[in-house]
Amino acid sequence: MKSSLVILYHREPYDEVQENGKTVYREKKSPNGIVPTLKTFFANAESSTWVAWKQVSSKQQENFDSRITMEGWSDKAVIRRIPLTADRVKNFYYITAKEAFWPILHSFPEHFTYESSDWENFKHINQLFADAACEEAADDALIWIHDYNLWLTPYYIREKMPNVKIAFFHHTPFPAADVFNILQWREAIIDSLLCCDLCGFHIPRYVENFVSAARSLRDVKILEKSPVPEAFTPYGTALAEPEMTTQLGYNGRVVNVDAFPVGTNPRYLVEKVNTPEVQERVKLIREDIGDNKLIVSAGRVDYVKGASEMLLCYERLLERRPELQGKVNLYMTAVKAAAGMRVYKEAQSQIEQLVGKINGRFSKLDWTPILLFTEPVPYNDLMAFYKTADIAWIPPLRDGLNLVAKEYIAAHEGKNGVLVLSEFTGSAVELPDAVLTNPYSDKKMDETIDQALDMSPEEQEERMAKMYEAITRYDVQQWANHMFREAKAIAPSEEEGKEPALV
Ligand code: GDG
Repeated sequence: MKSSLVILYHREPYDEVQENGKTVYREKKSPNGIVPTLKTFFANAESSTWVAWKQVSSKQQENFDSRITMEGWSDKAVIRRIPLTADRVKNFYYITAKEAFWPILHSFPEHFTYESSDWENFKHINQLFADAACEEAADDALIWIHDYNLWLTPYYIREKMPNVKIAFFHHTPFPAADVFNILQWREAIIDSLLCCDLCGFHIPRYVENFVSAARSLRDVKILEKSPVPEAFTPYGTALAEPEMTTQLGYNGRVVNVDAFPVGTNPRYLVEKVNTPEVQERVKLIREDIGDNKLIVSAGRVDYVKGASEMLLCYERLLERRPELQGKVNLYMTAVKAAAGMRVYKEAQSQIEQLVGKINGRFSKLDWTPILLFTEPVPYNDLMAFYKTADIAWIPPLRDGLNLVAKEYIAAHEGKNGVLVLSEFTGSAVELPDAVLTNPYSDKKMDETIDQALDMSPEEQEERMAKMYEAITRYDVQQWANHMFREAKAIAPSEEEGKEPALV
């Protein structure tokens, strides 16, 4: 039976476990993140396929099972695995994606290098994903593709299947045209994205950036534009955009473009922070730090996340306000990257050096200014950090969205706490009641951390209540519903294209 829904997402939705000498594919249980939400659509479709890659050795490749189902799941929900050798994974995921695409997507051209990139390997893997999708999809299926690692799949799918609906969601920022156009493969990427029926981004600015990149390279017409709702136009902030293109015309096709940011699962997060396990950890942390102000910062090691800017600001804070020494604690997760991602080596050693320097300079026998975790912190501990923290400090230089901001708000249920959030994260557009900061400015960073430390409980509650409302109104379920609603609403006649008319 052909699938009515095909999801292309690099992560597999299961854990592979060995039981009594047998391999069992067990559903990943954590209800956090986007995988569980995608899984509900995957499970509820009449018939569906999830395509992901799987690293295998050449020996494993001989008897590789490319189509599997999860334990306890119907065989109408198939997981299609693309077997890749370690070399291909490294070239694709750790090098080409991270050394060439990532810096451009995040507007860091100085980190861009193409000499190491293997474009042929990238094309090959995208073709494998597209072939698998085409083998599984019904003629009128919906194929939902995730992120820039699969930039070329829409093109390869469209070559074979003119009538399927293709939706693509971009999880990173989309940069301004003059930065995007540094990529020498820019035409192929744009041509592919223009094969979609729907191209989704987190915020209107990324949509507009995509539109201007497409129009700089191809004769693309704007068919429709709309004002951006007030809630998503925080005037005066870096990523505000008052108007957004919603439809493009190219090559006799209509490409719908839209902004719908990924949400969290606030109900689950609230339940989680209220479990006895998390509450116990909250108590232990409080016992440990007493009445000190706790600041939390969570994320991966990545030069785009602004960790060095934050640490330098923290050092200045302890210098500027010596009365805070011994009275404030920073808990920081900077989860180290996989060994093959050499691009993050320098960022990691910079963080470790700065933390060492600050701790060395200010520590007292009974107080260490920063607690750094470079291994992933267990989820319950992270929830306890969020819940206990008086302040979440999120200073990325660029970030497509940033889910930590939303998780922190959920953990506080809109009651207290302060979110210091960079204007250069997509989530800042949705959360104007955060203390918005600019990591490129020492002055602004200093002012905003002072503001956060000195904020009254009344102001905290007022801001947090508004932000809690924003994240509960638009959660991860709404995000996925939005995509499916939009994709379903695409009229078949539009697929043949309507006459482009310049706005
Ligand atoms: C990409 C885009 C976009 C962090 N430390 C630990 C830990 N975390 C979890 C957080 C959060 C997740 O990792 C990070 O999510 P982000 O959204 O911040 O960042 P990316 O991984 O860069 O994701 C981003 C996102 O896609 C979605 O579209 O928002 O802009 O770059 O959930 O809680 N989890 C655990 N231990 C840790 O130490 N267990």
